[in-house]
Amino acid sequence: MRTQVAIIGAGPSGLLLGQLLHKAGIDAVIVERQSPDYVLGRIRAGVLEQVATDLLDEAGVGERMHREGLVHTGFDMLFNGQRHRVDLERLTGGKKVMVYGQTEVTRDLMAARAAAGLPTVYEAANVQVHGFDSTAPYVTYDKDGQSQRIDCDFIAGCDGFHGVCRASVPRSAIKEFEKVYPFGWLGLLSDTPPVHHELIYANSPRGFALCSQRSHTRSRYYLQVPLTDKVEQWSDDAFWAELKLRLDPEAAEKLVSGPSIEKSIAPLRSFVTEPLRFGRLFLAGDAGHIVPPTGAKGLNLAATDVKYLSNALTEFYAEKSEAGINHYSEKCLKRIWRAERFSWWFTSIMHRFNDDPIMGKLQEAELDYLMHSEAGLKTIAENYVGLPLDFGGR
Ligand code: RFL
Ligand code: PHB
Repeated sequence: MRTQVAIIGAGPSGLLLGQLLHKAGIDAVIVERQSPDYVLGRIRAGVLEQVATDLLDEAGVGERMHREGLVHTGFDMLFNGQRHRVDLERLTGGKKVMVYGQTEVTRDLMAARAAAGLPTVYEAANVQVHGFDSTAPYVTYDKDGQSQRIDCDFIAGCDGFHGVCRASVPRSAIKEFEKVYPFGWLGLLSDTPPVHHELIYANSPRGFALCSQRSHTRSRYYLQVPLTDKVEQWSDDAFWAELKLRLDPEAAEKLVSGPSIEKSIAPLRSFVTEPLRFGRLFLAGDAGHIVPPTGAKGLNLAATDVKYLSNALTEFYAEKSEAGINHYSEKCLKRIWRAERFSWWFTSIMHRFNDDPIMGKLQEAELDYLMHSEAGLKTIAENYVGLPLDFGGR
């Protein structure tokens, strides 16, 4: 088989790249290790920045999102027993975010790809990338016991943090920056009405909690838990009881509990790879960087990486210019580091790190300052709604 761009991974990065390239008239094949149901079963992000919703519109998959997604103009921060609203719309001159699950984004992208008859190979085993230091790279994999080969001009590594693409780059060519946090997030999804019409980020003496949602009838909640905790240790009842203890009395009173549809623990990590281009191989999304989920930036960064990459590849094919692909890494990394900084900082002020009482007091003082300063509120709001696509020039 031959194609122009071989995309590894059918998560949101790979699927959105496929769609943007298709719109630009560039052929691509997506090779994914898992089945479609497995990909759709991963419950992850819930908040989209305006830049990401614009990109989904550009890709022609925004219709259901606008119909079913929830536009949020603010969120609450809870500490010291009191809730404070961050009015995103007022503080950013009119910007908002969209609450629409990653699962739904993925479903919409998969449907558009199928409707356009574009090729995706699911359940591909032993995927390997070759020759990306030449102008004739290729991908090999096994499918139904047969080994297959795709020759291409470029390889897009959209295969997430545990993928094969980053792992195939010689160690001497790559620099990795990493911070692992000493706790994880235990997430629970349930068909219960959300406790509040907007999100609540809570810093309580018992640890962080987040009240999020997927619709008016489906809630997503998270608790900070020690890394040593196992999901089996947490019954639904234990989860609801702990969440109640981390909320203010009004929210605790309103909280509606119910059976979990999904429950899992995710570790928290800050991670960046430099560079993001190795000859004819590009890394995009979680393959190149990870943020702790507190700032809701991971999926949004994946979407903007992929936009830069599709622009660069379009420039290559349409104008025979390598300028775009030469600047891909630098352009992405500028935006990525800004989001990494915000995600790390927001994680630092919202979680409990150890039992040292002075640190808890200092966090409360910082939050108190931020909530009572227009500059403090603005710094949270403008980072939360996200940077414009053209941030940082070229
Ligand atoms: P994905 O989604 O991991 O997809 C990668 C795909 O590649 C496949 N793959 C391979 N395929 C072929 N060969 C191989 N060798 C392969 N190895 C892997 C995988 O099966 C998979 O299908 O990466 P992508 O596309 O870059 O998307 C990134 C996002 O998934 C991620 O950044 C977000 O989910 C992060 N995130 C959030 N981001 C936001 O913007 N807003 C949020 O509110 C938000 N909340 C979250 C989150 C992540 C979380 N977890 C679980 C870490 C909440 C949580 C709890
Ligand atoms: C989610 O709904 O899953 C979600 C929302 C906001 C975050 C992280 C996760 O910061």
